[in-house]
Amino acid sequence: MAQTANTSHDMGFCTVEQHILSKQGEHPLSTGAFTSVLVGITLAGRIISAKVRRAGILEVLGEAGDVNVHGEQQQKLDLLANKALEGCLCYRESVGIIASEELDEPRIVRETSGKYVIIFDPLDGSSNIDVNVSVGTIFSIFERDCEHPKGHDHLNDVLQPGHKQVAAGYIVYGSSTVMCYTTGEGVHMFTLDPSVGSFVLAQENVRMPLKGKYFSVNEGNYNSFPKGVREYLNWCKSEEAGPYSARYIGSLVADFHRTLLRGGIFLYPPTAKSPKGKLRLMYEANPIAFLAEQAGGRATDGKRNILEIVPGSLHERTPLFVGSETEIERVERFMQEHGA
Ligand code: P6P
Repeated sequence: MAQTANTSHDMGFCTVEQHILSKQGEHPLSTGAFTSVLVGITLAGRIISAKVRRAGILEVLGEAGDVNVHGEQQQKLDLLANKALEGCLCYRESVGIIASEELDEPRIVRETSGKYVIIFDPLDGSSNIDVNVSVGTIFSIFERDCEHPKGHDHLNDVLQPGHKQVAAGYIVYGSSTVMCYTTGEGVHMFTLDPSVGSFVLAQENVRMPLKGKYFSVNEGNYNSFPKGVREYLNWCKSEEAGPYSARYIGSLVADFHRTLLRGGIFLYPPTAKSPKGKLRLMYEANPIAFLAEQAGGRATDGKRNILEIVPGSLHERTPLFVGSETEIERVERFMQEHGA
């Protein structure tokens, strides 16, 4: 008797849209409203991927001639990516608020409707594009209560702790374009098939290896790391440890994608230049931490679980230690013993 496919997954060609819809019955979130948001993000991802892959030809390389809220030179592709996400999200009825690394303030798309808040870094690592290094889009999705008194401060709908995320993910524009997302029921990966123009299921329920002999950090900042971090890195390089292999791309999405698949640890500790860490809580650390935990890993700021941090502002920064459980526990021990 021929096997009948129970779901589209069994047929071996499952798009990310089908994957979300196939969970329709399993998860209250995968309603049409939520699916519409994720579909908007995948559409923007396809647009951004096309632009990134032709960057050298399309005259989209280089600086846009303006600086963002952080005083960083905006790359032309940063602005194009931001525009693609706004264009693919804001007309969707279920979108209430969007917030972006490239926007000083959140954009209130609908005052009293649109239950989802989408926060994103449209093109993280964009300064690497000119040298053809992988970059990525990172997104974080919260729900909000649309019933609120007049004069409600919508910023409260944005500044939610990471454990309230209803979904998070990234799209990495590397040797292939891969989308990775979670809605709290595991981590799933899809590869963009350019010949079809769809993200096709590559791996369901991705699990981060419990151990991994990789450490990923910008050692140029070594001298200003907390003593416990320096002692941990010295251990990683010791014969007792192996030593571990150092891998650092300098693009968070690419460095985390490898850590998710191979295990080990990515760390951006406090430095002299960035005493509160360089990475942003709302659209870098939170989504990465949600994915890491869903895959069996952990993410802290050196003291607290990232997902427990109550944000004070949209663009606030945090130290980030994310990776295999054994590695996070080990670096925490070093910091407790030698100082965080
Ligand atoms: P550094 C890219 O600019 C970014 O925001 C992250 O993608 C990356 O992990 C980090 O900064 C790299 O920072 O100081 O090592 O160049």
